[in-house]
Amino acid sequence: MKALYSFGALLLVAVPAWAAGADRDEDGRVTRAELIELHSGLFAQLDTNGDGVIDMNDGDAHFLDIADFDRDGRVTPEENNTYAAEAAAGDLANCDANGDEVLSGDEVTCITSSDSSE
Ligand SMILES: [Ca+2]
Ligand SMILES: [Ca+2]
Ligand SMILES: [Ca+2]
Repeated sequence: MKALYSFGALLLVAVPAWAAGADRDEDGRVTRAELIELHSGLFAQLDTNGDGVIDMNDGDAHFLDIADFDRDGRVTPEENNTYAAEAAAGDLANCDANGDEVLSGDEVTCITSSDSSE
């Protein structure tokens, strides 16, 4: 049996470091491109069996909920790209207080995992 519960807990614990890592070039500004990179990077972590798609065999039903757009039970890299673009847009909509399309300073700390949005 897969331990679905413990996998979910692991994801939650990993979120703060994940958000802090968004600023890839460490210039204190997180651009849309960096946000997309951040969100798309989850795919590799969630693909626990390394077969290039996320499905129930990888043990994270929640990611399927949010990124399996055609509802065929698997998230492909293409669907992940769509998800990442939407998640990045969502971060900017939620967190870009001054509307300059870049998250800086306190705006960065506003980024949360898509697991906790809506
Ligand atoms: Ca997989
Ligand atoms: Ca799919
Ligand atoms: Ca900003």
